[in-house]
Amino acid sequence: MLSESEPPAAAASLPSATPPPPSSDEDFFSSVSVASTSSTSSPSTPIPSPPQLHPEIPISWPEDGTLTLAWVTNLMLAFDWSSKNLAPTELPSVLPVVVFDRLILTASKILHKEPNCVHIDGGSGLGNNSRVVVVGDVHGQLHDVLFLLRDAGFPSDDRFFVFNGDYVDRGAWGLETFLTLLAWKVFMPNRVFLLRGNHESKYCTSVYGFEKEVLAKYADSGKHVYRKCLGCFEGLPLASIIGDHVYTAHGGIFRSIAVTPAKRAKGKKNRKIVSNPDVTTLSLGSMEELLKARRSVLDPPWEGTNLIPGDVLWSDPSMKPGLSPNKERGIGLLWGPDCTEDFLKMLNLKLIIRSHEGPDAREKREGMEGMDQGYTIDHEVQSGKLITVFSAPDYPQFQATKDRYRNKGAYIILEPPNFDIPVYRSFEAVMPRPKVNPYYDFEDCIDSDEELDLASMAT
Ligand SMILES: [Mn+2]
Repeated sequence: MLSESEPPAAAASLPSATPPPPSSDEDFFSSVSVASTSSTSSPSTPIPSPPQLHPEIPISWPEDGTLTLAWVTNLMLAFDWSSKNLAPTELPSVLPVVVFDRLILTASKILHKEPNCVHIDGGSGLGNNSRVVVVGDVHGQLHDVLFLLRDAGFPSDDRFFVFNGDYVDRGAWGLETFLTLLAWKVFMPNRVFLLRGNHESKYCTSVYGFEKEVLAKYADSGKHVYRKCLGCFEGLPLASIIGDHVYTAHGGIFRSIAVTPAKRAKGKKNRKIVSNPDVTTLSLGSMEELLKARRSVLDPPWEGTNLIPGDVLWSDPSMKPGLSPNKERGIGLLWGPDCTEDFLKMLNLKLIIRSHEGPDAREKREGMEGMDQGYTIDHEVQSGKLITVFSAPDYPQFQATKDRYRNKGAYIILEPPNFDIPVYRSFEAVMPRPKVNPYYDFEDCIDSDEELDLASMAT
């Protein structure tokens, strides 16, 4: 039996001084044509308020294979409804495996074709009426993602979305979250861009819950579903450039993998470079190197020659100048304000928007601001800024101690004409969350995002 669903309690606080972004699609629970239990009511029947909607389930793949706004909307409604009314093990009765297969195959094909760094510019339809919404980590917090999509306004011809990765793990609805975003990607492949986070990997999903979540929800087909997700993760691009002046990626910037000269005589052209193979100096990588990196790996390697994906996905900014190995994480880099300046200058950029650090991670980073508002401005240099945006409010969903961070989530809006001045929008978590059990041992897991256990990551 289907019970009635309610629109989520959307408790948003938007302290931003700027007016809300233009929105043509206020509330998908009331404005879009989904099956409604009240649709057969006669005019004399009192109109229920709020409208009582339930999704059309089980979901089927459109006959002509073309997703529509109504299909994507119904999928979101179905996931929201099932998260509140069904046991997780009943998800296949909402989204049958055959429909999952079609969705992930279609999305994977699109994603694998994209370059490592996607460009969103005039050539891709960015114009004077466009907005670009940049979203940080969401970590399986489905209801907050649904809120964010409604609050920012759904993707549309004029509204681009760039998601900076970390769709899954820790939160209990990683699969529903990831599939919702994949559905948007398939529906609007040139408006929605999904970048890879460090959690879109075999290692992280085996430690932080996503693998167990999928196995629990899809039982006999669980392994198949998990494998297909991993294959899709491999296709996710690493970075984006928006409007020629904004770089976004989950972790941040990356090293040059070219053999680095130990010494270079200054001021003289054509002077021979003295190479010393024993000394490896870290230096910034170029866009060409980023585009050539091999991203199709289950886990970005922390050693060898294919280091750029690991850097882009795992690195963190620091207040200390220079580029150094990220020893806390065991992979990726730490970079200082000087590197932000060099990177911006090298690529003629104004802004770096990265994600990857939540309130727990920031609590342990001396000299870095806390994540209470869902974003921080980490570096302000001559050429521009480095921003961290984190979009999972009241994170993590499951926590060992009773003291919650109660952080807000945030997203960033970039507006014409130059798309290089960030507008920040903070929002509260949708409460109460449906009661569910975690899919990982959150009491024993390292509280802040992972020191990488390299020994267990052998590929
Ligand atoms: Mn991360």
